[in-house]
Amino acid sequence: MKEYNVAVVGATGAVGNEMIATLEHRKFPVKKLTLLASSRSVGKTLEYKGMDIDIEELKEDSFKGIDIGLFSAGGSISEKFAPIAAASGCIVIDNTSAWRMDPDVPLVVPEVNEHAIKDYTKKGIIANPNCSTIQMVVALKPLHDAAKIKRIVVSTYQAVSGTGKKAIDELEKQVLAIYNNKPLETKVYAHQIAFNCLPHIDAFLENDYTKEEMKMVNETKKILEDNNIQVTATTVRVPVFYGHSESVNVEFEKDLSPDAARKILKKAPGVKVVDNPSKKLYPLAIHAAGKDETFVGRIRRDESIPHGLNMWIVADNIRKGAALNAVQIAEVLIKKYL
Ligand code: NAP
Ligand code: 12T
Repeated sequence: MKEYNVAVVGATGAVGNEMIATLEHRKFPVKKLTLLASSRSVGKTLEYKGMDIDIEELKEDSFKGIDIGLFSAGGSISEKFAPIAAASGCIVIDNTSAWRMDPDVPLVVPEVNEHAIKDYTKKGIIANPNCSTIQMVVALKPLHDAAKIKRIVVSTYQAVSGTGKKAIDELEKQVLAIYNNKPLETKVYAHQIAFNCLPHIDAFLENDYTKEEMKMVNETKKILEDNNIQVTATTVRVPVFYGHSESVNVEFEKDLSPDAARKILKKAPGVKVVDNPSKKLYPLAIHAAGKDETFVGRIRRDESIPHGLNMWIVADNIRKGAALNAVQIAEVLIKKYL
């Protein structure tokens, strides 16, 4: 089998770490793995297949001879370095929001719109959607195919790991400070996150939505290739380490019973239905953490409208929400296009 030179940009981060583990678990055909981060990380190593690999500083000439670059070092890094990488022949799979809405950049969830990958040739960049969008469209695409979605109202309950390593540390430190009756520090978020919920993810925009909310609105339409779908979102940070949960209300054109929806979702790629209320079974973040699937439950009629369903969708935001989805894109890329 052909092997590829792969670079992970942002290798020391929460997503980068998972990217390295995912390449190993899924036996991605790596010839050489290059790990890139900031100058702060030079001198450190990370393990891949039992080997210690040196972290190198990300520079303009880092991409010579690299076939595939998996980027998760922040939007400004991707804005600058994705075109530099692409110009040297490296295909970029970008985890940041920098390129997602560029019309010449495919925005891909393989279970939903794998075919869009073909447009990687336009800029040499493929975008990975936002974590909250990915799990929602994995569950909604098969229902959209069956009954056509008119409108989505989503509220999220997002884990701190979505913000990166510093936020995981902040929640842990705040919980310990409260437990030990010590003063608590708030650096990453605008307010205390321990024992709290913050209706504020990413920056506020002119329309009073947050960027995270508008990512869900715009990315969902692009991935489902349907600008007529109406989407409104409220994104909330909760004191959970791993796993985003979502309350999703969907209005369809046609009738779709909860049983029919469950039947469709049981066969859907990447989905696991966990929906047995009488046995207290429904998706939970603590169960989704460390798993690949998108879990769906609490499927029931929205009795306030003719063709509506409510559901609860949970996935590991670092796996399906980031690293796994990116590596799945790379797998399709090498299998079908390279
Ligand atoms: P993180 O834990 O804070 O890690 C950030 C990574 O970026 C580290 O490896 C860091 O290296 C590197 N980095 C920072 N500044 C750099 C620079 N100037 N040059 C080179 N590398 C630099 O964050 P994370 O959670 O892994 O997230 C990283 C990015 O991925 C986020 O900004 C976000 O855009 C994206 N993301 C996407 C999703 C998604 O929904 N698909 C989910 C989460 C995150 P050092 O260790 O050397 O500082
Ligand atoms: N601010 O990929 O804080 O656009 O959870 C993902 C996660 C941005 C992104 C977060 C964010 C993204 C977060």
